[in-house]
Amino acid sequence: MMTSTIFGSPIDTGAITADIPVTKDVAHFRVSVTQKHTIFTYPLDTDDLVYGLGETMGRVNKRGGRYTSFNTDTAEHEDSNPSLYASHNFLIVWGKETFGVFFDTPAKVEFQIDYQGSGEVRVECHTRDLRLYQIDGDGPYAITRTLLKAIGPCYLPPLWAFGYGQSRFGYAKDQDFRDVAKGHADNDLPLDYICMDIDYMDGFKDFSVDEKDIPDLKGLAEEMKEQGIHLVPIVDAGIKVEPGDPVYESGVKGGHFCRNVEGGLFQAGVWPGMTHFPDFFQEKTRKWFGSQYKFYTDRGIEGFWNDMNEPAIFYSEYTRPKLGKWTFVLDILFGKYRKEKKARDMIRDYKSFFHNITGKRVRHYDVHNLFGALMTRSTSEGLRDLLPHRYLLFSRSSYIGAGRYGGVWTGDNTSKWEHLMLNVRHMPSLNMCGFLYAGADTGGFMGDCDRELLLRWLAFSAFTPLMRNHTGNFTKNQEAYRFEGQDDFRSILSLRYRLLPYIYSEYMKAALTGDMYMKPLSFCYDDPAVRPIEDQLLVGDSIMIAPVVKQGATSRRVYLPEAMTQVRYDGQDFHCATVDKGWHHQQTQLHEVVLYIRKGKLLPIGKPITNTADYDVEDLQLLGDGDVYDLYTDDGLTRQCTMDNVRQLSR
Ligand code: MIG
Repeated sequence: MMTSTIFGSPIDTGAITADIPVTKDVAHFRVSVTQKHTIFTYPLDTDDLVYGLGETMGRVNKRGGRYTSFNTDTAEHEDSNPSLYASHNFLIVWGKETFGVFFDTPAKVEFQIDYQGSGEVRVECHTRDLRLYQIDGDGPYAITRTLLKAIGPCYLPPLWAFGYGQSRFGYAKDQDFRDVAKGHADNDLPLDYICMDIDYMDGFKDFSVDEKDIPDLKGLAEEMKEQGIHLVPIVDAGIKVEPGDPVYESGVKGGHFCRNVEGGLFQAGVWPGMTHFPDFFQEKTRKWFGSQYKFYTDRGIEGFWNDMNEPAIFYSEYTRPKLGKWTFVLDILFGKYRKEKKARDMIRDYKSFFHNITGKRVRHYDVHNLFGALMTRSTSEGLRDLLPHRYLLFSRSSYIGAGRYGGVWTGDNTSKWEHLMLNVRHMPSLNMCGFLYAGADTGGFMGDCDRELLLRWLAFSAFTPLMRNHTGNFTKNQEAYRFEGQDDFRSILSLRYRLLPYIYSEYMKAALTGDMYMKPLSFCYDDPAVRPIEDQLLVGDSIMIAPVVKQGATSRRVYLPEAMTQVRYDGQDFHCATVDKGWHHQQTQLHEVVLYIRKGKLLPIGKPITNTADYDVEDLQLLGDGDVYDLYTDDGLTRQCTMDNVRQLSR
């Protein structure tokens, strides 16, 4: 049961597409409305668990933390940092009373959840206009599924987007992409796509290519495709201010850019220098921006990542009127100075530009958290018109509902073990908020990744729908083929491709039926022992994983809520054994992956392939003690995706 209550006159965020009845009464919470804020409080019972909030720091159980929905470009993925790139204002309280609640507002929202032992959930919305959704249901899993149905059908990527991707901030020349493809091919390592970071652009301008470095993008895309590899360029939110440039000119002419306090066009310094931000709140602008992707689709490109769409601002005409571009350099040199000043500048900048929302002038600050989601929508709808089939799209910033249009990656993490664990925690939380196609920068973005961390991270990413190795521009080489002992990398990467029939099927079924792809154990097992467990996950309907997330460990403790079939993959074979309910020691060498098949379930295994072009669902091996498995079969590209595409396999 889902109901809603309307406070003030909120804008339609587009998060929920279902028709949800409106009532005057708010259950569970005490509500107080101040001059500018709406505050909700709920007293927690000592044993209540609190889930949700998607891409935030902290644990899967959000108790004890403080989190702020205010989309921020930040590389500090530390528990002390209340805001990352996204706003997913959905919570589930599970205990004495059990319910879900979604605070639907694009304004800033602060959550304190038994913070410093307060014993209550306190949610402060920095607005008097919002729509509150409340969900009752039989436990957190049922509640989540009600939310996912109300959001609407999840984004469907093409099959190749489930392959392995390689990325790096710094690839610039056409030869760089050829080298990456060759590095994988020469070492027999699988690969399906290579991301192009901002250096492919001409002066960091969207919808352009640096013809000095990449004289023939179309030819390069074709050449790559012959090897089964898709090029996936990055697109940033801002359009460079450059009179004479056709994208800039058509944006100005069409009235597509956000305005400043004086009514002129707002300027913000980002990678290209001064840029204008498209006003994604205008339908005509979403159409205009989305149609610009024709630049790429004309060149045979079918996958994209949208970046800097919080939106990130380095400096602006208000905060750095005189120094301009140089302040950015100074900021980097004097990092400390930057931090506090930057936070203040950021707020000031967000308060100094405006959107046109159905004829009303609205301050960006008040609708900030929706900007990235609307960029994703714009891109997705544009690509829908430009391409006859499915496309890859993932974004850095998001809001609930954007999961209908594309996936997300979790931004600038660091090559450290804590961030592998953060990746494990983010996945179920993101799934609860409707983001099924998700993943982190495998190996880590900031800092240098060593061989052990990369192998363990790959062994976890092998289960996340988005599996992309990405790193920053001044870090050590992080491509799998750069490391010693290629056998181990081949072993882990080959597992991903042998699991593709399962990963693809489970993703498609979950996306089409409003289900989750990755779940906490507590969502499916009514066993108090699983409630605190956050380093084991259910992946799809058949399996449980227990990734190794500690440096130097070759074993870990694992809890089985029921007897399961343990499967050990060593790069060649799948070794099965039955393991009883309870705690066990799981040995896992660096080249191995261990997973568990649930009672009465089956796991289909494909042949070892190195590219999704060779994907084949004939003669699948079936592991586990179940009777039937529902395999999702289509061509991996069609938009005609229904549950009719399910084929039953039986032993
Ligand atoms: O200011 O495009 O999160 O993945 O490599 C940094 C360069 C801009 C941030 C993204 C990262 C990307 C980088 N971008």
